[in-house]
Formats: sequence, C-alpha cells, structure tokens
Amino acid sequence: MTSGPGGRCDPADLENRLRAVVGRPNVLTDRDVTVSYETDWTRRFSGHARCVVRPGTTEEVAEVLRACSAAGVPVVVQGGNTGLVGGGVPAGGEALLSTTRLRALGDVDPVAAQVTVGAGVTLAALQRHVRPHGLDLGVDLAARDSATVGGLVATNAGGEKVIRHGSMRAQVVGLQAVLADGTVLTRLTGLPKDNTGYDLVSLLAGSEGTLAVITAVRVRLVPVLAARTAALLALDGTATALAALAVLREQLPAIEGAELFLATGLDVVRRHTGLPAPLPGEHPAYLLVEVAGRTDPTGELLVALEEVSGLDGVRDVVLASDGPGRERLWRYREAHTEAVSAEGVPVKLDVAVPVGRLADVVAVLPDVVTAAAPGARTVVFGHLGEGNLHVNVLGVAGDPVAEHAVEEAVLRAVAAEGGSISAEHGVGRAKVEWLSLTRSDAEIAVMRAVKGALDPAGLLNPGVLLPR
Ligand code: 2HG
Ligand code: ZN
Repeated sequence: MTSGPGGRCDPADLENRLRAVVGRPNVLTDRDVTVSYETDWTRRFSGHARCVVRPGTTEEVAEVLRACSAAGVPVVVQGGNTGLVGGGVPAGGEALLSTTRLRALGDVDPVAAQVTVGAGVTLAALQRHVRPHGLDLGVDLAARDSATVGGLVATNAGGEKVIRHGSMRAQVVGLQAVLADGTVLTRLTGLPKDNTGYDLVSLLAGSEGTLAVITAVRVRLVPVLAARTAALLALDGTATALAALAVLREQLPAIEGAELFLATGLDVVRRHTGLPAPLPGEHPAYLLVEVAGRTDPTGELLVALEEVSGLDGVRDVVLASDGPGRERLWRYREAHTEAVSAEGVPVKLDVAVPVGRLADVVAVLPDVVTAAAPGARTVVFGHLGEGNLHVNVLGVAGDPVAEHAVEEAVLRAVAAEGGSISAEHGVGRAKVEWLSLTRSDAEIAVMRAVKGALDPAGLLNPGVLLPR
C-alpha cells in the first residue's frame, strides 16, 4: 500500500490492502461473482461495487474499515441481502462489506436467557442453535433462511411476532460494532439493568449501517412455546379483521401473530403455489392468528372465536394445531412476497398506519395507486397488530416516472393519516426522499449530527437513510 500524509492511502491499492487483511479469496472483484451481491432481493435496486470484502472477525472488520477510510472509499454493508429498500446494495463504486462470514455461535446462557452470535448468523441458524435449550428468539420472519441477525438489528426488523415480543431492537441486549475509523465498540455483557448514559445499542439498532458495522449481537431469548394453534378467519373486510383482533387481543394474552391478507393477495399466492382455497368460497379479507403456550391453547382460542363469530362480517374460520396444518395456513400469508415477485418486479412500500385509520387506508390504497399510475396492480397484506401494511405495486417497476408517482402518492397518503413511511423494512435508498414526511426537520438535524459524530467522513452507507 502507498500511504500519503495523514495515513491516506492510494485508493488504487485498496484491494491489495484488503487481501492482506482478509485473505485473497475474501476480496471479490470478478463481476461474475460480485453480481449476486449487487442486486437486491426484489431486483429493483442494483449498483456496481468496486469489490466485495468478506471479513471473518471483528478485528478484520476494523482493519477493513481503517483501510477504506484511509483510501476515502465508501462502504456499503450487507448481511443476507434480504432487505427490501435497497439499503444493502451499492449505489456505485463502494466497497461492499459482507458480514456473512461472521458466523460465531456463542454458548446459550440459560439463566440469563441470552446468547451472543456473530452478525452473519442467519435467523434460522440462530433458531436451530437455541431451540434445543428450550429457548427461542422473539422475532421471526419469512426470510429466516437468509436474513442475518446483524441485518435484522441494523434494520430493526419486525416480522410475525411483534404483537407479543416487539421488534428486533427489543430483543437486543448488547452488541459489538465497528465505527468507520476502525474503533471497536463492545457492549456484550447483556445486563438487563444498566443506566449508564446514552443507549448506544438501541441507537445502532435501526441505523441501517450508517453509523457502524455491527459484528456481533447479544439477544434476549424467550421460552419455546411448542403448544400452538393457528386460526384463519374469512371476513367481509379489513374493518371486521380489526374488530376481530380487538376481541382476540383482549381474550388471549398468548396471541403471537395477527396477519392480514386480502382476496387480491390470495389470488396471487394461489396462482404461484397452486394451493387450494383455504376456506370454501371467496372472501374479501383474511385474518391469520396464532396463539402459543406451554399447554394446548386451542380451548381458549375456541372460546375467543365463539365471541368473534358473533361479529358482523365474520364468515368462516379454520383451525390447525398440528405442525403441518399450521404451516399450511401460514403458507398463504408467508408466500405473498415470493408470489408477488413471481408476477413482476414490485414497488414495495412498507408502511404503518394508526389502527383506527387502517380500514379506510386499505380501502383507498388501490385507487391512490391507480390515480398515480393507471393500470398498476396493488397487493396489500401485513401485520395487523401493528397497523403495518405491505403495499406491493406491480406493473410500474422499470418506469421511473410511474414508480416515483406511486411512491409519492402512497407515502403521502400514509403520512396524511398520521402513519409512518417505514414500519419494519427501513428507509434504505428507496424512501430517503420522503423521510421528511414523517420525521421533522429538528429530528433529521439531530440524526445528521449523530451521523456526523460517528462517521464524520460519511463513508458508511452513503445515500441510505439520510438524504446526501
Ligand atoms: C413480510 O411481512 C415481509 O412478509 C415482506 O416483511 C413484505 O414482501 C413484502 O412486502
Ligand atoms: Zn413484514
């Protein structure tokens, strides 16, 4: 490496320096190999990385970041590349730091009910590691086989159990992370009580790789609740789904999931999967609920469903308490993402709406979309308990004017209802332009000040989360 004054180094030498740190096989520059890192899961966002670097330890991450800082080369951080807002793929010219080799699995601490794992451990690998100890992570989502724990924390992912356990930030009791200049922050003791100043762990959760590279995470664990029953309700609309959820929430402290999908989404799922209709007939809306406990919760669910079935608009219900039966019901909901993508590249708008406004918003969304882009198709589904809607729009991707018009229209409609432009996927590159719709100028100024303090040269994930 050639170093200039002040430790600067020639950017042209960066790859050689990185090879010295992580080993030749872990610095990828061949387009045939880097290409899979350069496009996101939706195929909507892509950019060229000057190299992909795969450090295997926190110290290597620190060395990589020191080298990139010295060369003035920006870094984009990527875990399992399951993000849906373009936050983990390059805009062009960055070094792409992949965390997938940070796969250490620490011992499960059964007394504290915690474990420390490397940022590159997938959610499914973490589940396999802790479940034999009778413990589980409080977050679960369909991308579990690829999504990494570091990515879940960096995006403050939510998923299917938030109604009971909260989002990823709520599971994190400690982490290790590296700042752009190579400084390592280690806070892995996992003390449940620790009031010693700013909560840096919470700050990094949801920071989308803009403040530091997370290399290890200590998470709290919850008991495995093996006795489970799922119910799928067929309903006349979203308002009835909300009324049913109100009853179920009140009656069932053990409720663990409450997922909404609609007739349009079910059609797409059935076309893609070949699954039969879940219930006889066609219905405008479906609510999938799951209850979990140590003892069979079917009885209490049935009692609650008795009351629910008295509500206007509740048309039918099917229950499953065996594993395959529950999986079959969940498949209708979890297959939405892959089924939509099988029909085209979607514009994805993950939003949150106050539950009091949710039914009206769901009703008007397709019109909001077609007013912006005639001919576009809208598929809405989501996590009802949090008012979290996944608005997937087909038929506009590839037409930048139509894409932008749809994004603008949906995000403005959501903001006007007091919602959020991102519920659980993050802001990424996709929504930077609209951040000010739901965060005030004062808040954005504070975020910029934090960014400036931790990453003064702006090397980490430039263009993600905060406008450049
Ligand atoms: C889910 O809830 C994920 O399944 C993906 O958050 C949502 O594909 C989507 O829009
Ligand atoms: Zn989701």
